[in-house]
Amino acid sequence: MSGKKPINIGIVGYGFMGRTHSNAYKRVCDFFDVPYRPVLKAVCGRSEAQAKEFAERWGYESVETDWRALVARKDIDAIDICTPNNTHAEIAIAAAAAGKMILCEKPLAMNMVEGQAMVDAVEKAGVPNTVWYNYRRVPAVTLAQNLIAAGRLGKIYHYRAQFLQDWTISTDLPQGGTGLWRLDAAAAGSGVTGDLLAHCIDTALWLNGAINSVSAMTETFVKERKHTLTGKVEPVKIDDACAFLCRFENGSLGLFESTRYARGHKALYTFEVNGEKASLRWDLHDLHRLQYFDHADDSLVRGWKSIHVTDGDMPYMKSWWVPGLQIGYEHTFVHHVADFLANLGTGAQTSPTFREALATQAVCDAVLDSADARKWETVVPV
Ligand code: SOE
Repeated sequence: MSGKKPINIGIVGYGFMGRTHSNAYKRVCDFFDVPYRPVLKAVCGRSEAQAKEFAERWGYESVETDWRALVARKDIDAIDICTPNNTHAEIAIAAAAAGKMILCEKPLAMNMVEGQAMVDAVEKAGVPNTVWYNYRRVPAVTLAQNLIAAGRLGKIYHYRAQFLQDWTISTDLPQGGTGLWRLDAAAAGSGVTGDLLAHCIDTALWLNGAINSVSAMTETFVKERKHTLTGKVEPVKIDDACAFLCRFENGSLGLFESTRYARGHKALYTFEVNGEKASLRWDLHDLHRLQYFDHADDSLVRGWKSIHVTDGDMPYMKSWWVPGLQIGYEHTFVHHVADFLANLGTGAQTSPTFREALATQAVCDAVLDSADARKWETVVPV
């Protein structure tokens, strides 16, 4: 066995995110020199049969069907929350009180009030905490952050981002239940704002600093859907689409758009940043590339460059293959775990912490309030 210290993971939820996180725990020590080794101790879910199947497939040692029992277990060091948004706060607050480290899926909470209670709980308990905003850890996105932080773009004037999908266009799609809880406001809190724009906002705050004020509009295109749990046709209360303008603290202007009704787009997350000296742009469908325009280039060859982010001196890449060979979506979660375990070794927190994710929540809340009130809203500072 390696000299790495074990960290016993108890994961709550065995859906899509349960799989991405489990894959990350399993892969991380194969590729990254970190002082800790995740041990897949227990998976928790309401269906015992599904939890058992998940445990067998991914190699979890045991199964729980009540998250309270999982949190009470002495042999669990870290609780990983992969459940619908309306359960994050209760589980995280109990886990913090039990002294567990917490890795929570995004968005942090249903709203700021819940999020603030979660921040208070982890800060009072002094436990390591992080939220899985995974796109920060696409090497090209991390490189974008590094270039901006190094001042290469100079003063930033514009930030624009989109996250476009099309999977809810069918009016026959029900809301609620496994897989479709994202359409049910009672489980998700909001629609594209908390699910998709939250990613865009997290990246934006990291790359370009705080957002002070927002002006938003939302729309729910399909007003009623059958609810999987009740069997009745019920009003749809989530936002199917949301667009907002904002002002950043650094003086730059922001433009954000998200929808699940952009036919032809499955998960098109893009952002562009325009600075006085240079601009950059990134696209999830071509995630290993960063587009970069540097005005300092000789005018005869000046133009947009497509940087293939695979060299060993680029973020995270020296741990993978050889220059020229790219990585993908699942690796962003491996990077998150690698950073989390490395930070445990030094005592540093892993960004985004609950507090940093609360800042994203504050923007989401202001966006939804602004759309409701049809006026500019100030973002509550965190
Ligand atoms: C929704 O379709 C979803 O799966 C989000 O929940 C994820 O956070 C996003 O990364 C991809 O789209």
